[in-house]
Amino acid sequence: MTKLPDGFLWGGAVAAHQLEGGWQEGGKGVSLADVMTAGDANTPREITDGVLPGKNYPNHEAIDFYHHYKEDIKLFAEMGFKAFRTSIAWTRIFPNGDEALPNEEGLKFYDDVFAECKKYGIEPVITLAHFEMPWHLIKEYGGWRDRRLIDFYLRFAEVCFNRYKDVVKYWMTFNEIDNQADYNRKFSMATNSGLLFADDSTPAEREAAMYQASHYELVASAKAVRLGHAINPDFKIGSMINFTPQYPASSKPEDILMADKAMQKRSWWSDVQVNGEYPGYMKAYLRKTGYAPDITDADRAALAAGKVDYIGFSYYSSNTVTAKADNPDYNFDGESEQTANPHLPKSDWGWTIDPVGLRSSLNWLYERYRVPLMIVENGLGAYDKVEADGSIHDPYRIDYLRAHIEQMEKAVDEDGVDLVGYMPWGCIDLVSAGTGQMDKRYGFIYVDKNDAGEGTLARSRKDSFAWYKKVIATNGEDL
Ligand code: BGP
Repeated sequence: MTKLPDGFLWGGAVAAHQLEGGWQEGGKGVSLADVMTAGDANTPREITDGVLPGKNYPNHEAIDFYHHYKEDIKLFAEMGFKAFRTSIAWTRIFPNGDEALPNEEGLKFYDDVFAECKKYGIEPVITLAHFEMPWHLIKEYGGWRDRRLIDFYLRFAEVCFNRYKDVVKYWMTFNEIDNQADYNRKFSMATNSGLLFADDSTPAEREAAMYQASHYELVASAKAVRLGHAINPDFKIGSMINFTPQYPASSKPEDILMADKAMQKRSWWSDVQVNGEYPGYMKAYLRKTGYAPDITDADRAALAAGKVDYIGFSYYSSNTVTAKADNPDYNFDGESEQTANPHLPKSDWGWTIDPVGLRSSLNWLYERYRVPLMIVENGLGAYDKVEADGSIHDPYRIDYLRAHIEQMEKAVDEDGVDLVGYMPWGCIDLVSAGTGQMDKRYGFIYVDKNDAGEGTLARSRKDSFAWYKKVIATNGEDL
């Protein structure tokens, strides 16, 4: 008797702009990701005004999945994948985002990708908007601060639901919709909502725009859920959030309150998506701050009618917070006060490594929402070394994943959490979303390409490839 249910969706996750490349092929339009330069551990990526000569745009070629998808999906099948999470590039379907008719060549590309998955019995798990949108919608409409985006998004969703209704069952509306909670990181505002700000914009301006954009996204998401269910009642349409538990640094009540508030600051999106209405704490906050986003009665009805079927989430690390000395009643205003956790090691990129936090997260989410859960991202970004004989030994990655899977199994087996699948992030090396680097690697499959964009793009199996294959074959018994 294995700890995980039969039919558990073992697999891996990627996103279109981080691996496809082919940025100008098949009638594709320019997306936000196409105008983002590469950064590094210390330099953030830059969002340029169009594509400028002399700059490095890592997403243009990425790992060229556009031309390698057959080879890559074959490797996923060799590992025994039951599921493959990817996204549909909005700009392949609607190059500008606001045209009336879709681009047939873009639709055909995903017909082929999904058919290739099905050939091996792999279930596609599809995100509609994963950190990218048509650049035109940002330039012309200001991104999601404009209500018209709801209809553009719904047209995109409707075309995808209709076209792939017999091959895709699991959908997610927006990747990490809660990731814009940190409105001080202008980069997050752009990737999540297409919100660009002048350098001298104030935190209050950015925060107000974030609540407005988020509201329109939530309405679009709820309407997409309803539309999807009408097109195929068997669809499972989920929320997708980044889940980073916030621990109090001590047993001091103010620290605990701060941790609760820091959790609410990120959880209100999923509260709306699961419960169909704004939670009390968020209504109170918007009232007190006077942000007053444009929310109509029709919007409220749409939210209530479009509750999600499940929660997909990413889990990488946890945060630890303390009360602010000058603001012990902290209520989302400004940053929560983060502090180091002496019990946890960190990755090369400074992310805490906390497997037990995954078990707590599964419990927290299941108790709060009572809907099935799906882990759609988890993993360790690390530097890999190719040995002279071409082998790649990545015991650190195996250790990270093993420790997280152990905790995930306890959450299911001992805590009774309803978990549908596990899809670690970046199952094949790809472009990092945060840094644009290639050398921040997550994959079981190595791709020969470095930060300077050099390499043959050849694929090879790391040690973790055989290890994960064994994990899947034993349904997580042999770790
Ligand atoms: C998540 C995103 C992914 C992914 C991952 C790892 O937030 O949904 O797109 O990239 O984080 O982050 P990074 O690529 O910055 O290492």
